[in-house]
Amino acid sequence: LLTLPGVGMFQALAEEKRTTVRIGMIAVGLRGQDHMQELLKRTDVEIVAMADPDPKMMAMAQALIQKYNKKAAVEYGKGPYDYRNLLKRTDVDAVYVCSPWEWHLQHGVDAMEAGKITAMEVCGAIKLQDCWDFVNAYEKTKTPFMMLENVCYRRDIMAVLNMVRQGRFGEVLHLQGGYEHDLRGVLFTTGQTDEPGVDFGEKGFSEARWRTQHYVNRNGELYPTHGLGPVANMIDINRGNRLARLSSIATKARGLHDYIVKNPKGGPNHPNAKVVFKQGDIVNTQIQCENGETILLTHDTSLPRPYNLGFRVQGTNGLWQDFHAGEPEAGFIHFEDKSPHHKWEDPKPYLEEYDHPLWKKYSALSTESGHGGMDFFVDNAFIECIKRDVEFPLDVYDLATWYAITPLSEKSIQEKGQLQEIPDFTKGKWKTRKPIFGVHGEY
Ligand code: A2G
Repeated sequence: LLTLPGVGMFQALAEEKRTTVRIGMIAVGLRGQDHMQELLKRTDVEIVAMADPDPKMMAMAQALIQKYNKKAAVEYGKGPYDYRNLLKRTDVDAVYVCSPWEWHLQHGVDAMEAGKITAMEVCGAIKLQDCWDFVNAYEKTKTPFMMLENVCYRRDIMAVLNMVRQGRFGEVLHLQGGYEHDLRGVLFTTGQTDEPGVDFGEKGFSEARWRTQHYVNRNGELYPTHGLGPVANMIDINRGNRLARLSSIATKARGLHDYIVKNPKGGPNHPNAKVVFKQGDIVNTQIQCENGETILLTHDTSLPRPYNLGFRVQGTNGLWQDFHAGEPEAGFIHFEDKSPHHKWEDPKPYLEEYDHPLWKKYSALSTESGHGGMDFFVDNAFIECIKRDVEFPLDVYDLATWYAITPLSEKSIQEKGQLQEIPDFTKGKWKTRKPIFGVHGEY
């Protein structure tokens, strides 16, 4: 068992070490409510306050608190900046930021400036400078900051991480991942019926209110972290290795228009049939790493397809490829020193053999949790690190590096695939920082 160096982060902010973490929620849409559900199950967390300008979401969140028989949270719903009043509360230790992508930077920087330990949801940056702004706010305030990439905690991913660390694949050379999820039903929903229509923006519900507009304005790897985070941990990115440069190319955009035209609630004469979507249906991004590995990321969310994050981990002794959503048998594996010559094997026995100690410890507790259990782990890590006063396993440098893929990929696509250098947000510290994610089975 490896113990991590305490960094005094919690004491710096509180009089004494706490056993209860008092939370403020910034944005309580559907994703915020997922986290609340995890937090409400716990006895070491209090949800003190929540901010969201949408009264519908606020009511849903308050109902959730009631369902768990917990004390109602104080509401900050007076417009989009009322969260700043939540940040002034002295009885809030930490905040969750689960807002639309375009708000992450403002919410994150304001939270750090207010000295609230920050948990930040996934997305990609709007501008490259945003990534530096996150890092600079952290370095200036030293407010502890965690990036909430839940897929890093997927059971098969953690078993494969274990295999990588034990040299099962030999020397790792190539990795793939992506976000391959048919989001058409999410991008065009009004929330009034289960059947998605073709509306978005003002008439949309949940993510359709804001996510779809990114597909009108942008063309790039819009959602890099689910695919990149898990493989970045396997090759020690920002901790002995770093992402050096990338090149992206995109297909033309057809899927969303086609969906609007074919949908019974849409059709060729619907006003949204005239919307021009800029986002290519499939975007591929190749990344070169400092230590000589390559990563291929795929963004594929506008076409009919079953869910798949498409992981591949390949080294001098073999490879693993995953299909679907982390089911242990839904993929292929091959090891030169074990498998029949040129034949795939079922990965399940290997994934079981290398099951991560964290999953062994918590699998019973996590079965009811979101996304196949992994939401339990990401929230558990956030809370346990605060209580134990130790570093977060995914930090602001990971966030900046992974978020940066989006604006860099947009620039590369505009420049016909031109290589873009990926900044070193650690300013050289990657050379000496040691791997920390999943190095023990404690939290
Ligand atoms: O679809 C999934 O749940 C995604 N998570 C999440 O990030 C979001 O894009 C959502 C769409 O509503 C995973 O795939 C792990």
